[in-house]
Amino acid sequence: MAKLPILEFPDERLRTKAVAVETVDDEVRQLVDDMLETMYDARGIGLAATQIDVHRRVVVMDVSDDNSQPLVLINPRYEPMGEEKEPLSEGCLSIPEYYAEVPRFLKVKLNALDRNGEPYELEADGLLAHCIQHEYDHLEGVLFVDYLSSLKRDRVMRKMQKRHKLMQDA
Ligand code: GNR
Ligand code: NI
Repeated sequence: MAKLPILEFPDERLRTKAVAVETVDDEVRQLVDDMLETMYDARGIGLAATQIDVHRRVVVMDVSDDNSQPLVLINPRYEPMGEEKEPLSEGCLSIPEYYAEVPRFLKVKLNALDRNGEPYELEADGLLAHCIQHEYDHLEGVLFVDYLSSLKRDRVMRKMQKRHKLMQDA
């Protein structure tokens, strides 16, 4: 397994739209394993392949407290269950140390392939539902700061540029 570097906003590669996986083979399973290791190491609850500069429709998640429930989403699709939305404070491994409330569908029905290429369906609410929508957005090149006002987004941009400069100088 390998831990992979995570792209950070405003890196333009985060804007790439990912392509569907045609066959879930050993290479895809290796990618999944590397992504899980990277996500757990970074203490995130989700990671999209886009974030490690692999532009294929692969996501890993684990919203459990003890890293005991890894979820693999290959070619995920979701439908909102009802129109209700709720705001929840989100963070993103590609935008470290920044959190903001984002309204998302309260409940969604997920369809995806698992690490064996088997299709499954899952009904989710709460944090899991938020995470599914957040990760799906990554595959489309969308970040949660896109939902904020341009004033806030510019502030985040400057904060991130400062961070990257500090890291470079160190
Ligand atoms: O670790 C993460 N926490 C989180 C909290 C609320 C809603 C979504 C997330 S996903 C995020 C990890 C990440 O950046 N995934 O792309
Ligand atoms: Ni994210």
